[in-house]
Amino acid sequence: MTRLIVGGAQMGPAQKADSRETVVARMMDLMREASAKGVGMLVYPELALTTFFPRWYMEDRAEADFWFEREMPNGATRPLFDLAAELGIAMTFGYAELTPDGHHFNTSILTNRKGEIVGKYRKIHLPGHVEYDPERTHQHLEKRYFEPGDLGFNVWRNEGVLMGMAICNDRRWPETFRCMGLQGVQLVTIGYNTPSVNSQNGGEGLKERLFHSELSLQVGAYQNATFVAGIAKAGVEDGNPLMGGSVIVDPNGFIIAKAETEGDELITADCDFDLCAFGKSTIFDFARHRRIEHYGRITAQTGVIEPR
Ligand code: CDV
Repeated sequence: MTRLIVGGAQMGPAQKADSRETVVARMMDLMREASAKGVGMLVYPELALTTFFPRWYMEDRAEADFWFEREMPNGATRPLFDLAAELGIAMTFGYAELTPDGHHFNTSILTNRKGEIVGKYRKIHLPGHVEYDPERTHQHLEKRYFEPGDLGFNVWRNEGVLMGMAICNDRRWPETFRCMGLQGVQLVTIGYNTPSVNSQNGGEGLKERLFHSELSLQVGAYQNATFVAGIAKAGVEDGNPLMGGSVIVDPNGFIIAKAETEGDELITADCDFDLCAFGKSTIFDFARHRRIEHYGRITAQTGVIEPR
């Protein structure tokens, strides 16, 4: 039997003026709380170390390099890795990555319980736009500051569990989950920064946004018979509201833990990963039931082609 208490470390806002060190101190507090609750795997949000900087338009893109990490761990995050090793907690968190050869990615890493990095993911589905958009109430410039991830959707055997990562907008795409489902994934971790309102549709408020997030996470879990942890950075960052709503979902698609605030908040769920086996061997036994001869369009085209 493989059992692990999974923790979701929802984080409240990080302001533009907050240093990495300040944010890491909060992450460490959440980790100590998680340790007291027996957590073995702790999930932090997308771009956990800083404010959600892609909302700020910078004419000169190089200015944005301030928000990127050139190595991981680094001086600011080393204490978090050391604490994880001391407490024996595996973790994942997101950050902006600047590679030695000058590439920019929205990245997350996965560690084992010794604080060693065992996996890396670079966000594939980048929402938003490249140039300043005067039509929007809030800018969302991920396409300006990041390149699409180049590592694919991978799964790692970590602490006896098959784990995979995705980031924020990826959760809205079924392909994300299925690529990991096809590797037998048992825990998908997804950090997010989701504005509480849709800057292009004033009618879509917090209630609808939370609904769509849960819908995506629950269906991804059910259709791939996997646990899913969707963990937010929430609250108001320099006047810009981000929704909370962090959840842990079981392989039947039911929410088994849910955050109640928009601040730093730990949620936990005691996950028995053997529960994944039922769905994977029956209704979602891919080897028996998938019909790949009819799925060609999924990888052959991006946009819609309507029939004549
Ligand atoms: N950080 C994100 O990827 N946010 C998107 C918003 C812009 C819709 C999301 O899918 O939550």
